[in-house]
Order: sequence, then C-alpha cells, then structure tokens
Amino acid sequence: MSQVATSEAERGTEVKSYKNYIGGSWVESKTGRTFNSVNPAHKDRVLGVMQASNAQDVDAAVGAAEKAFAGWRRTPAPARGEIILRAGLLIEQRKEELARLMTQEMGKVLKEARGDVQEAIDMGKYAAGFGRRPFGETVPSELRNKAALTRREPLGVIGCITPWNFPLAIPTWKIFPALMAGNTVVFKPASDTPIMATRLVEILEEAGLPGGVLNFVTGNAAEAGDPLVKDPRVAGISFTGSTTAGRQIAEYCGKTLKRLGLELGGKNAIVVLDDADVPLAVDGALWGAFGSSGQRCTAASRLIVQRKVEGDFTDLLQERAAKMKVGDGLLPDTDMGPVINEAALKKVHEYTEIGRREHARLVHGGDFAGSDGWFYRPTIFADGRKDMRMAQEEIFGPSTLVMPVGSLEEALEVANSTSYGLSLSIYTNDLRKAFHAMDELQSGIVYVNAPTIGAEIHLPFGGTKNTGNGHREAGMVALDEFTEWKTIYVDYSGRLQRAQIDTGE
Ligand code: UN1
Repeated sequence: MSQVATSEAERGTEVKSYKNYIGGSWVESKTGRTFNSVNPAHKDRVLGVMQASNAQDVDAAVGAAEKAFAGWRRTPAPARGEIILRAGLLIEQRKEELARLMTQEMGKVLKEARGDVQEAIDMGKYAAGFGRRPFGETVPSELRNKAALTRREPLGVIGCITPWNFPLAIPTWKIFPALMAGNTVVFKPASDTPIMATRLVEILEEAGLPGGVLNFVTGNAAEAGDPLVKDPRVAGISFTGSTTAGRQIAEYCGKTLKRLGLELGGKNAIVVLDDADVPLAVDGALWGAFGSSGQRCTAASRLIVQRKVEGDFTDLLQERAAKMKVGDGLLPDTDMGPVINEAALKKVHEYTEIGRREHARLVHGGDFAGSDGWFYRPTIFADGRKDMRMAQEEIFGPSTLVMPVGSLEEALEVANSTSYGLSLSIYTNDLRKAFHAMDELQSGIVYVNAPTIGAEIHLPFGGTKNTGNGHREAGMVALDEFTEWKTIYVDYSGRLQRAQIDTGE
C-alpha cells in the first residue's frame, strides 16, 4: 500500500491567498505585499499566500477592536461563553483536517498535531465555562449597613502575539480567556504558521463572534508586531516567543505601564536518580527531547543522570534514538518531523558545533537528515557540564545533553543552574526524594516520573526566572492576565461612615 503524504492543498496547482480580518471583514493589507507559508518538510511547496501587513493595517485592526469593546464588554458573560463553546466544538468537528494542515504547515507529526488541536478543543470547553463562574468575592465590611465586593473587569484591547510551535493551542490559551473576560483582541500570529491562525479566526467568526471583537493581521515582528505593542489604544499584550523579543516588549510596556504577559524560553531538565525505572525515564527523555523535534518551550534539552545509571540510560537512549524515523509528519511511520525553517536548522547545527568545541561527547545524530525539508537527526551529547553553552542556552531543536551527577543534591543544583525556570522533572521511586525535589526545583512546572512536557489546560502554565514575568496562562489564573480587579463599596446606612474610625458603632 502506498502511503499518502501529500494533501489536496499540496498537490493542487492553485495556491490559495489568505486575508486579514478587520472589523468583521476579510481584507487585503494596505501594503499590497504578500509572503508565503511553506511546508517545512517539502520546502518548495507553498501552502498559502499571506498578507504582509504593516502599521496601517494594525492601526485599522486596533481601531476596530476599540470600537467593538463597549458592546462586547456589556455582552453577558454566559453569552460570550456560548460562542467560545461553539468554536471549541467546531474545532472538534474538524480535528483531523486541522491536524493534517498543522503537520503540513508546522511539521510536527500527525499524532502530535492532533494533540495540539485537542488542547484548543479543551481550552474552548474550559474557557466557555468562565461565563458562568463567579469571578469576584462578596466580603464583610468593617462597618454596618455597608456591602463590599470585588469583580473582574476587562482591560480593553488585547494584542495576542503567538508562536508557531503550537499554532492552534497557544492562540486559544490567549484569545479564549481574553475574550471571555470581555476584552476585544488583535491577533498577530507567527509568520511560519499563519494558515492555522486563519483557520482559528474563521472558526470564531462562524461560531458567531461579532465583527471587531477579534481582528487578525499577518506579517512580521518589525512591521506588524511592533506597531501592535506600541499602539497606545492597546491595553495589554500577551506574548509567547523568545526571551530576547520578550525583553524588548517588556521594556516598552514597562515604560508605558501596559499590561504584559510573557511566556518565553526554557532550558528544561529531566533528572534521573539511581533508583529510577531507567526504561521509563528513557521513554520520557525521548518524548521530552524529540517530541515536536524539540521545538517546545518545555522540551527536555538536559538529562541530568546519576552516575550509577548514566551508562545504561545513555546506551538505551542512543539505541532508541537510532530507531527513530525522521521525515514528513503525515507519513504514519515518521517519528520526528522537520524543524520549522532554515534559520532553525542552522541554529541546531551550530549548537552541534558548539557542543563539539566544548568537548561534549556526541553519542548520536549531529547532522542533517535529508534535503527536501528542514530535517535534523535526533542528537544526543553526553559528558555535559553545567558551564557549557549547550547546558545553558535554549536550542529549540532535536538536541539534548546528558549530564552526569553524583548525588540528589548535585542533581537539583544542576537542574536549577540556568537562567530559565519553565519545566523540571525527576524520575525516582523514592517518595522522600521526590518530595524533596518538589520543594527545591526552581520552575513553574514540576513533573515526577513524567517528562517535562504534557501540560494540561486547566492548570496554570508558565515559568519563573527568565521564562516570563510572573504571569501564568491556562487554568483559572488565565484571567489574571486579561482583567483588572474592581473593588466596590456600597454604603446603605444613610450616614457618613468612616472606615478605620467609625468601626464598632
Ligand atoms: C510550549 O512548548 O510552548 O506541555 C507549550 C506541553 C504542551 C504545551 C507546550 N502541552 O508541552
């Protein structure tokens, strides 16, 4: 049986053009310029032609969002929830089609693309429920005949700037809670996965979102992202991407006191102790390091292994990595797809050179894996030390470093020795050691006997140190990024009552 790797979109001669979505209409960019979305597994295949937007387009999008805000914020939250739920259900109906498109545009294997789509479905169902949950508190006043309560208020226009590695899940982590809280949104997706983003906007339109509530512009960071961040009518920015870009955005938002949620880099580690189930830890390491070709903020790019099991662990890891098939993610026997683009491929290989120069021992991979797309072999270095660049810098590709350690304390110290703090994991069968690690690991997410990836949408997601600025996405706390608290006092005593002074009367 021949395997079907290409889709209609890829085989068809006609390449579809996609538009921006502003004020409820699909429109072309004022620049008249376009860019292509390509398949990273077949770099000559153009999937779609996109609008190369600039400040003028962003200006129109923000204007539309600003205009729609008054109506949307007054729309009852349960009614907002109905629309988000419908969007979630539409995504569910189209799960397979969306997953296939995602594999073509982003490269991750179909099974993982389905997982990404599933996260969006989950987020739709979960966020819709925000519409019928109490958001504030009613608390006693220190005075008689006085009520005190709090409630969440939307900020206004939110700019959502999203990455390509989770082209559906991450936009829904931002857009669904932002809309549920009563904000309007301008959405600027990564230029590597704009068709997936377009699909999400189409679905929200179909679900009944009123025009102007969600606006959409495609284009690059300098021409479209930057004006969005700098527009004074934008009350908040939610950004997932590199720490370098996040820092620049934070500088601007700091100066203008604009609300900002950042989800940035990671240098995540799996700790494997002597007493661990080694084959289970190897399963976790393979999934953590090479899932999505290592292109997750949560990827396990360090494997900190106690010396007694390090040899067995590394041998088994190498053996398993050698069996992995790299190729087009639509093919059923592919274990790992390409990286996103040429720059990413070069960066991964540069770190192979850096690893060699730093005298890490190359155990597997370290080379390109075919010329049709941006393929790299799963790469494993051993003999890692915490002062190596390989152990400190985010690679964002299929490359991981085994780092031998002597004791639990040393393992924790090495795990905490980077400037990032997203996801850390430990494999051990010793309850006391597991709990000690939960106390000591410095990261927003800790896993025990599971790899560094696998976050679920109803729990907070985010990291400490240079991974972010303290905000968390997903879970109930997702609303913190997109709301202000309003505290309300109602005095129905009919006389002046002074807090702190007239108490007890
Ligand atoms: C990311 O890498 O940017 O836990 C998000 C995980 C996924 C989300 C990752 N559910 O790996």
